[in-house]
Amino acid sequence: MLAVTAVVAVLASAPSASAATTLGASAAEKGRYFGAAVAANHLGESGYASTLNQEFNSVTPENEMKWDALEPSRNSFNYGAADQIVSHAQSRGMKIRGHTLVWHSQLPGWVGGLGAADLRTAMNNHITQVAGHYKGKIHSWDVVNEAFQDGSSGARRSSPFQDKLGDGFIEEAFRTARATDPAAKLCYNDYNTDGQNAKSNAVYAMVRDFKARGVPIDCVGFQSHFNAQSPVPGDYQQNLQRFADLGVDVQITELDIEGSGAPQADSYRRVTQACLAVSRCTGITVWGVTDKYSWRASGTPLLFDGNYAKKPAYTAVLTALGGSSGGGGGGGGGGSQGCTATYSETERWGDRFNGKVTVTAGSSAITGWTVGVTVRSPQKVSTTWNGSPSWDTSGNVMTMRPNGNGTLAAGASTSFGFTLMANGEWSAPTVGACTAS
Ligand code: G2I
Repeated sequence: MLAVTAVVAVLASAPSASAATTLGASAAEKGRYFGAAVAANHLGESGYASTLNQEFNSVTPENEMKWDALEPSRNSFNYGAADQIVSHAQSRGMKIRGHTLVWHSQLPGWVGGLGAADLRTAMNNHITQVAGHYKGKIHSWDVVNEAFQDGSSGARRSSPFQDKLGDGFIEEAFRTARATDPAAKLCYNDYNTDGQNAKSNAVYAMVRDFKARGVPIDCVGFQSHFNAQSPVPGDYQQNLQRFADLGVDVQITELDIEGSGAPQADSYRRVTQACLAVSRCTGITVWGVTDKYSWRASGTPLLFDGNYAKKPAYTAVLTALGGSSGGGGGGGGGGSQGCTATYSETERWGDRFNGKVTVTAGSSAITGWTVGVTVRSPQKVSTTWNGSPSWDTSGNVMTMRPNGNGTLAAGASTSFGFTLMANGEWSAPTVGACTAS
């Protein structure tokens, strides 16, 4: 009986019969996966696991497959935490990205102490053991991670592997990985290679050389860690395309974008659209499920907030993937209505603060919106902008409508703002649901 009721509710509120309602399902309709970096120690948290299970169809262990986690002392392998993620994913039909076989960071001390011949043996043994343990289970391996320097030199980064084995360690790692798990896609993965620059040019030259000489490489991962200092490059899509044109797949492997509201949502939309526009871009992985566990949590760079509510960035990605939030709220970001509203405090002074409400259209364009804002007495609104307010008799409930900013394309955002005189009460106002027209 319960199940029947649930089905009816979904059918009744679904905006269109065909649109998928999760990131994973809508990416799958475009022939792609949508993944998240996952930490084994959070899988027991119900909000974490249910968000992961519902929205994502690929996982990358965030730290559990790194060298220090798997082989902390020579030839002694600890697969416990990584296996936990692998079985969680496998039992739910999710793909698994292996991260990462050879990296200069999170390398146990014993590796750095080896001489060249011994290091070569240890590197190949690590790859053979680890890729062998997971043989047949890994969709793509980051075989080598971050082997190039930042900046204009285009040089390789110093590491025990580079310094003792020379440039050839990279192709040797790829050949060993191929021999161990021939079914896995073998990727080179890096950051600051997301647009055309000296570093990405150097990686490009390496991949071209590998393809020309038959070194087994199948894919290039673009980590895509963005913020105000390092925004989504203007030539992001062209850069993905030029690598794809070398005959490799491209994957967005560690996406996160610091910020909030409409600007963050816009950047996420651009990245998603760029991947969809490049036929060899086979999937997107965001670097975490929730802001609260992000490696840079203070930048709130992910699609779900600390309470697992969908953010405007979530709606932007889902919409760009051709999906549609199928009803049921979603904590202010994923409602079934034609728009959503999210609040943030932007500035604070001794006696007052500014609030901003971001209004984001859902999967269809809208021509108007209405959002109610209830302030807490004795707070008083002293100024508003980018909206036309009306008030109830209590003076505490402000209904905001557009002021020239009512027309929004699907997934697009606008915002309105206000100054609140605190009068001793500093809590945030309550922002109601957005109603579209
Ligand atoms: O730094 C962001 C990413 C850049 N590309 C490669 C990725 O592998 C890297 O991921 C981050 C993880 O998100 C962090 O969680 O890699 C960091 C290490 O370089 C990870 O941080 C480490 C902390 O440094 C350790 O103190 C901690 O024990 O996470 C470990 C496990 O929580």
